[in-house]
Amino acid sequence: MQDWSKLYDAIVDGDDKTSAKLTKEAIEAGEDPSTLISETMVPAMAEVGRLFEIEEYFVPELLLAGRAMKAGLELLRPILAASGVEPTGRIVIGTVKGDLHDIGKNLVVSMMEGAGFEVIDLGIDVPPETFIEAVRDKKPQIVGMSALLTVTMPAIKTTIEAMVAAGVRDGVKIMVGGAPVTEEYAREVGADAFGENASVAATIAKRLCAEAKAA
Ligand code: HCB
Repeated sequence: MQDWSKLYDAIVDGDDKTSAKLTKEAIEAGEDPSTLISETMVPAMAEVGRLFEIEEYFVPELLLAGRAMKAGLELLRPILAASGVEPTGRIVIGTVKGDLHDIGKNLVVSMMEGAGFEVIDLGIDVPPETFIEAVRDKKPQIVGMSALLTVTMPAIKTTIEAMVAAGVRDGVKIMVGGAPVTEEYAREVGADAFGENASVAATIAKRLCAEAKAA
C-alpha cells in the first residue's frame, strides 16, 4: 500500500474535503478499501480519541473528524458492497438509545454489505421498540447493536430484555459491539456474539447466519 498519511492527517485535522479528495485518489490508485480503512482511517480516529482524552481536542474537533471520516467512507462504501456475491442473509443494526456515535456502526454496515448481507440500518439513538418493530417487519437473521458510551451500554441490555418480553428474541442472533463493549459484557447481557471490529463482525455474522438458517 502507498503512503496515505495525508489522508490520516486530513481525518485528524477534520478536513472533509481533503479526506474525500485523497480517498478518491486512493481508489483510483487501486488501493484495497478494507486495508485503507483498517490501516489509515481507523487509526486516525483512534488518534482523535487520544487527543480528546488529553484535552487537546474537544467536541467540535470530534465532530469535524467524524465528518472527515464519513466523507471518505461514503466513497468506499459502494466499492465494498460491490465485492459481495450471493446475499448471505439479512441484518438489522443500530446504535442504541441515547447514543449518537455511528462511525463504527457505519463501518460494520459497509463490511456487512461487502460480505453480501442485506443491511437495514436503523441509525442512531434507536429505542428498543424500533429494534422490535424491525425484527417483526424485516425478519432478519441477525440484530446488531452498537454503543460507544459507558452510560449507553446498559441500553443494550434493556433492548435485549425488551426483545425477550416482546417474544422476538428467540428468532434472531444478537451481535453487539462498540469501544466499551467486551466479550464478557456480551455474554452477561445475553447476546450471541461480540464484534471486536467491523471485519470480525462480518465473519461472525456469516457464521451466525448459517447457524440461524440451520436451526
Ligand atoms: Co464521543 N466519546 N462523545 N463523539 N467520541 C468517545 C466514544 C470517548 C471514548 C472519548 C473519550 O473520552 N476518550 C467518550 C466516551 C467515554 C465513555 O463513555 N467511557 C466520548 C464522549 C464522552 C462523548 C460525549 C459525551 C462528549 C460530550 O458531549 N461531552 C458525546 C456523547 C454524545 C452521545 O452519543 N449522546 C460525544 C459525541 C461525539 C461526537 C458526536 C462529537 C462524535 C461522533 C460522530 C459520529 O459518530 N458520527 C464522537 C466521536 C467521533 C468519538 C471518538 C473520538 C471516536 C469514535 C469512533 O468513531 N471510533 C471516541 C473516541 C474513541 O472511541 N477512542 C469518542 C472509530 C470507530 C471505527 O470505532 O469502536 O466505534 P468503534 O467501532 C468499531 C468496533 O467497536 C466495532 O466495529 C467498528 C469498526 O471496526 N463495532 C461493532 C461497533 N459497533 C458494532 C456493532 C456490532 O454489532 C459489531 C461490531
